[in-house]
Amino acid sequence: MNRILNARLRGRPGLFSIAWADGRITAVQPQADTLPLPPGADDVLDAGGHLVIPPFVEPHIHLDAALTAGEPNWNLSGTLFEGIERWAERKALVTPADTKDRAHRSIRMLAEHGIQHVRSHVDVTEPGLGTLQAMLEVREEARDLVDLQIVAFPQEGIESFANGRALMSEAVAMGADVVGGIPHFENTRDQGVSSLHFLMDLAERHGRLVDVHCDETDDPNSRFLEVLAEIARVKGMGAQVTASHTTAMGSYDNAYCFKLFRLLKQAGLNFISCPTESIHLQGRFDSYPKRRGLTRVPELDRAGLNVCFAQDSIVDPWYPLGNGNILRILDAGLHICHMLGYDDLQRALDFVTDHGARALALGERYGIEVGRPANLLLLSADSDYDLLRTQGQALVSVRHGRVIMRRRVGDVLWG
Ligand code: 17E
Ligand code: FE2
Repeated sequence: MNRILNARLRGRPGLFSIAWADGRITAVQPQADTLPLPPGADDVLDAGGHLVIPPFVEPHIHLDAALTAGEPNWNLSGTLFEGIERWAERKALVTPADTKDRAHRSIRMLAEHGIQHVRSHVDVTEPGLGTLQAMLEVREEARDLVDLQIVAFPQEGIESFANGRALMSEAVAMGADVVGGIPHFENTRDQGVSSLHFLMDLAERHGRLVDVHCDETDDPNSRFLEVLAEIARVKGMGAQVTASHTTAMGSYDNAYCFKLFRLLKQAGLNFISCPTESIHLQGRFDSYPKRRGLTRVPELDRAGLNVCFAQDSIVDPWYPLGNGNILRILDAGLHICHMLGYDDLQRALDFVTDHGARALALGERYGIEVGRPANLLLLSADSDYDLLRTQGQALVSVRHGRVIMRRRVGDVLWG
């Protein structure tokens, strides 16, 4: 295939034809009318007036832990902390072959739903870093399906885990794309702060992106986001830095948030919310009223900050469900965040496409424009609103100019 006719593009009126050659887009042309499919042309796809968009982005997932729920024990309390304990038990049994098998199966689930750009955290609180090595190999082996960014993620802490700093430095030397952190899990507040200085210096020295699990708790006193934002502001690194989760912001009072948002805007960092994961893991120490345990997604968005949605887990010690479909996360996120207003519905796909691409700093590797990679999706609806309303899907996924996935949607048979 080398051309799509009768495509609708987001934010642009009318119909378009899109052509590509050698894996790159060569033309995006407006059509005056609907065009007929040339007879016998099996290299042309008729979009039928449906949306054609760049691929979905999964900006935050843990592929190294995917498909391990219940092995050996289930997380019965549903808390983040029991998840970390259960994962430590499974981690003791992990082998590189087991990691690669589960990661590849999970990547297929993502690709099946039109995702072609993925950022995966990989636990580096593991002497020997065998899992990281396995995931760096997966990054190359999975290139036909996805672009994969690997985060050096210190699940059990940088300062509170033996040799935590050395493991982080080694992970970057081995080729991790992104430097991670978990300041709210360090033993003390001081350790949380020093871990942020350490990881931001490490990223700056090696020219890496940053993505910190930050304040993933309902504790309103967990205030590491202000520290991360201030370091990013001073270093001028905001565009390269992402704060994931920041669920404590759902528990901060408005007076503190008013002051905090001024800094966040100056720093210009990115935010990732994992709404299904957070509604499941947070609120666990409440009775009623029970907090939703999410960051302030609409407020961050209205303040001009870049926010996107992510899955976080597929069947792991933190979350027992998930099938790779990011549209399920978008649907849940819009509900939980009170974002079903008309204006939000018109542009809902921003949160799983362009915003994710910006957090991953994809730049000119992303988007339907001449000269960019021929990576695109045909969707089953003609607008964001209709895709959500109909629980639509990606029907065709084109990567580097090649069809990698086609979905046949079943017919309804009445009576
Ligand atoms: N690890 C963590 O600290 N938080 C999470 N939500 C997951 C892993 C999935
Ligand atoms: Fe996470």
